[in-house]
Amino acid sequence: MGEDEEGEEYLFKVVIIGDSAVGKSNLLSRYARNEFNAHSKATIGVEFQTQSMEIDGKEVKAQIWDTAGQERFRAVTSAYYRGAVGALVVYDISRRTTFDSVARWLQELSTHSDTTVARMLVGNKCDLESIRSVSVEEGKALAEEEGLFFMETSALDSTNVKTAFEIVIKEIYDNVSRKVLNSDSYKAELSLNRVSLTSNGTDEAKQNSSRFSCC
Ligand SMILES: Nc1nc2c(ncn2[C@@H]2O[C@H](COP(=O)(O)OP(=O)(O)OP(=O)(O)O)[C@@H](O)[C@H]2O)c(=O)[nH]1
Ligand SMILES: [Mg+2]
Repeated sequence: MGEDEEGEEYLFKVVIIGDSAVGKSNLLSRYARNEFNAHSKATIGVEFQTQSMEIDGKEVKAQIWDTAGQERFRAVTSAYYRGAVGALVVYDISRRTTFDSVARWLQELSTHSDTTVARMLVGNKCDLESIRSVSVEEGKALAEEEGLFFMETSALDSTNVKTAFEIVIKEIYDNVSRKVLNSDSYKAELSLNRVSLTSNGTDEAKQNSSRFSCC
């Protein structure tokens, strides 16, 4: 670190997890490329996209990882989570079983993470109001219980997709600024990813978005 004349550089790893067919790959393609695929195939292995945003006048890059919800298609789990500082835990508001799985996904995340992870619970497919099977209140309640951000999204009509990712990325940035992420393992990841800690961590910039938001 320190060789970059442009100054600080941030690259944060964010993972998307949740049951198969909840829309993880489409949330990523909507965010990174503004694309939606009505006939997308189940993901096999791991894919990632890098997306930039600006915070405090600095360019912040998020490397967003997407993997298979289906166990048999998943790559090595520990590698997927290694170095992740943000996570979107996704369920499908029209399929209750995917909501019931959230606890298991959170468990897996905490088992494999070695640092503070900015986590958001995402109820996707909020365009399917007519066949909704998980209420907004239930989503909110679970998020509150587990200390997560919460948002309902639609990769189909774009509702809240950008916002969901950006809230997580901002939270990571704030965590870094507050030096919450100061474990030795995280420092190792920082140098690995060429991410700099801000020198001035005193500014506790307030989130301008609320922690909970829905369609
Ligand atoms: N109505 C609606 N359909 C969606 C939405 N997001 C995804 N889908 C559809 O849901 C199906 C599954 O989407 P994927 O993005 O492939 O799901 P996934 O979570 O990546 O699935 P795996 O890769 O198997 O883990 C596809 O047919 C998508 O078109 C959404 O917001 N609304
Ligand atoms: Mg997928």
